[in-house]
Amino acid sequence: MAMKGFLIAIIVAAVAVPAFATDYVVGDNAGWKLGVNYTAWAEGKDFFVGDRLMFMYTPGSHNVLKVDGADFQKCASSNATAKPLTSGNDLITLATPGKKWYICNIADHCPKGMKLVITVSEAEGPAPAPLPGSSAPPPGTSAAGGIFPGPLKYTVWMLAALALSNMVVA
Ligand SMILES: *[C@@H]1O[C@H](CO)[C@@H](O)[C@H](O)[C@H]1NC(C)=O
Ligand SMILES: *[C@@H]1O[C@H](CO)[C@@H](O)[C@H](O)[C@H]1NC(C)=O
Ligand SMILES: [Cu+2]
Repeated sequence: MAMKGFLIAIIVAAVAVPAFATDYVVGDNAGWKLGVNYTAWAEGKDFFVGDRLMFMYTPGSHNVLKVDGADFQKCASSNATAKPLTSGNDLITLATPGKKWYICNIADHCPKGMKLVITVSEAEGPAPAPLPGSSAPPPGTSAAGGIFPGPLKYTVWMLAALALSNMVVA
C-alpha cells in the first residue's frame, strides 16, 4: 500500500504542478527587443508565484537586469552588485509575490521601452482533484500527500527544472 501511495503521489505531482505554473515568453513571438510595448504585453496577464518569465533575445544585443521601482523609473541600476542576465534565453522564476521590475541596461534601450513591470500574486491554483481511493488511506499507511505534501511537490518540480535550465530565482 505504501508503494501504491507513492505512485499516486508521483502522478499527482506530474499532473497537478503544470496546471498552475505558467511559462511566459516575454513579448511572445517578438521576444525581448526594441520596438515592443511591454506594458501592453503584460496587460491582462495574471502572474503567480511559480510562474516563469523567459527573456529571449540575441546574446550581446540585450540583457535583463532586475531593478527596484525607483531605478525602473530612472532606467538605471543603483545596485553595484546586481549582474544582468546575458544568455539570450534567460529563465526567471517568480518566487515571491509583489512587484518585479526588469530593464535592458544596454545603451538607451530602457528609455526606448525595454522595460517590464509586473505584479506577482500568491499562487492559487485549483486544488488537484482527489484520486479515487486516495482520500482515506488504510490505518498505518501514509497518504499520498504525506510523501509529497503540496509545497514539497512544488519543490521537487522546481529542483528538476533547476537542474535542466539556465535559470535564476527573482
Ligand atoms: C504602451 O501600452 C500602454 C498600455 O496599452 C499604453 O498606455 C502606452 O501608451 C504604450 N506606450 C507606448 C510608448 O506606445
Ligand atoms: C542588489 O543585487 C543583488 C544581486 O542580484 C541582490 O541580491 C540584492 O538584493 C540587490 N540589492 C537591492 C537593494 O536591491
Ligand atoms: Cu536591449
